[in-house]
Amino acid sequence: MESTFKLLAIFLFGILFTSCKVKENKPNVVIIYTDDVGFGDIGVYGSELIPTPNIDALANNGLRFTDAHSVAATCSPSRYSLFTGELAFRNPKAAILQGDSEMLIKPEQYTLANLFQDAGYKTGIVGKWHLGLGDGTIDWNNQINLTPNSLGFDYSYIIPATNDRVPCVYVENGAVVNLSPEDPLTVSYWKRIPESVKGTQYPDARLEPEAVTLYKSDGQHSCSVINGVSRIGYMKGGKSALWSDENMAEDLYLKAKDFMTNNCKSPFLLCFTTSDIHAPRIPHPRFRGATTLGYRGDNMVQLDWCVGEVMRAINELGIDDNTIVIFSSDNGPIYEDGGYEDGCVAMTEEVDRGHDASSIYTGGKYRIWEGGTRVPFIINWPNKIIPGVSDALISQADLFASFAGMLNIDVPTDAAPDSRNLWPSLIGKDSKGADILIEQATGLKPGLAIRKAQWKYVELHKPHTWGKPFEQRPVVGYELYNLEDDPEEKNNVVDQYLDKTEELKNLLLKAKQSHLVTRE
Ligand code: NG6
Ligand code: CA
Repeated sequence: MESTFKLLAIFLFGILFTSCKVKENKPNVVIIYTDDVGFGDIGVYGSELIPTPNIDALANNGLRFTDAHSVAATCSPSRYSLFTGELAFRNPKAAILQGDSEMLIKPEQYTLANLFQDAGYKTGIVGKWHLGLGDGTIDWNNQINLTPNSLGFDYSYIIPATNDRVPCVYVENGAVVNLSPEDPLTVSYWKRIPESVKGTQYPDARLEPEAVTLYKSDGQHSCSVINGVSRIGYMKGGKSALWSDENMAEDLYLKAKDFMTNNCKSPFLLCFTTSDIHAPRIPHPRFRGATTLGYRGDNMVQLDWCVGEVMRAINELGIDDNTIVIFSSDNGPIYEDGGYEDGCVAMTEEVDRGHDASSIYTGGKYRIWEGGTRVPFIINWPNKIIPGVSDALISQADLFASFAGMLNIDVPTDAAPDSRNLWPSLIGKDSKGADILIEQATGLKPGLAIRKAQWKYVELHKPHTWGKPFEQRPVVGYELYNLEDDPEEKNNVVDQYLDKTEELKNLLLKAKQSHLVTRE
């Protein structure tokens, strides 16, 4: 009898202290934010040459959007907007950042992570950051003072910038992982690091091209050679801390899983920001040859595996019925980026061996046409979201206020000033979404565009001006498209629809002059 009681006590104790269930009105949220994945890279979005069964399953049991957008056609601006709810074009510093760039989001800004913290969530980010760190100068050998943890994340395990930039190390809660004090880490983007500086010296791709054993790249990417690949920027030291490119997907997934396991007793927000499929693409050997599309396709298969593992972890924790999973991308696709000859066709081509990564849309990463920001967007929440396909117009900047709506929390007056509560659209109760949407491109053909109903109006800016305030970005071209008849943006109809052009031009002007949302 006594032993039965004992067993019962152990059982109840187990339920009480190991159960990951949280309150119904506070579902866990996992945002899988991928890098450079295009609309057409996923099976359910029409890709025939890249198998993505796990992402497809997420979509088939959830809601798949056909007109959802990253805020910009490049990474740092899109991420800035995701976390702040402000359109990135308003912040001239929201350009592609380096690993040692000053942190773009200021600690006093109210972020998506702050919102979830205020709702009683544990918050974590695992993966690519690319929003700057520190206050302008970083000593990588000490605790970094400004990090995601300064912006409302309880936990962070990040790649500081991109996988093609130094430093090639992970940073956990502001400290470089596995760094030895004997081999201090120094980073410089603009000039070589002198011999006199202590630390392991890596080959310089320009002086020792034979050290580059994996891919040739362009001039920008020809600085320090790490793991046989030349990168943007120079680094010295930190040898024991170097990441392994081919293990990166698994390393990050395991950290994401740890975060969920350690925090599943309270509701949590996890931003799982994969490095896949940004160049240089170095899939783990077990994924090599998984597609006929070289390492870009193989990296997609690796990413799909990661998504499957995340879903498996959620199931094993028993939190699948109360976890919202979002899958999206930070900008449209690109084949060859940075000149890395990792098996893709040239970046000017729209189609790579029968695979169109941007689907029917024109352009991709860096571009203002639909391929630049119209990205895969899937939301999955078992039994809460009616599975299907939605054509609602939504921007990732809208997630902020939408989650605030879901959590029933007021966004502070001056926070998330371009984020609209589109929660009804996100759960499939509304099929229209936003009235207007702004798109932004950086790179060689920068510009801004506005969408309204079937119309899209584009302003092309003078090249190389996208990091500048607006008055210094002269408009060098106008375009108008009727996306209903011409989703590929082949026919610029400015001359046929002068009134429509004027209407949208004025709407864009208004959006430039003031935020999209006024909060009392
Ligand atoms: C660009 C790099 C590109 C890539 C990109 C960032 C050059 C010529 N190109 O500046 O290779 O690193 O920055 O990509 O240096 S993103 O997806 O993080 O925005
Ligand atoms: Ca990107």
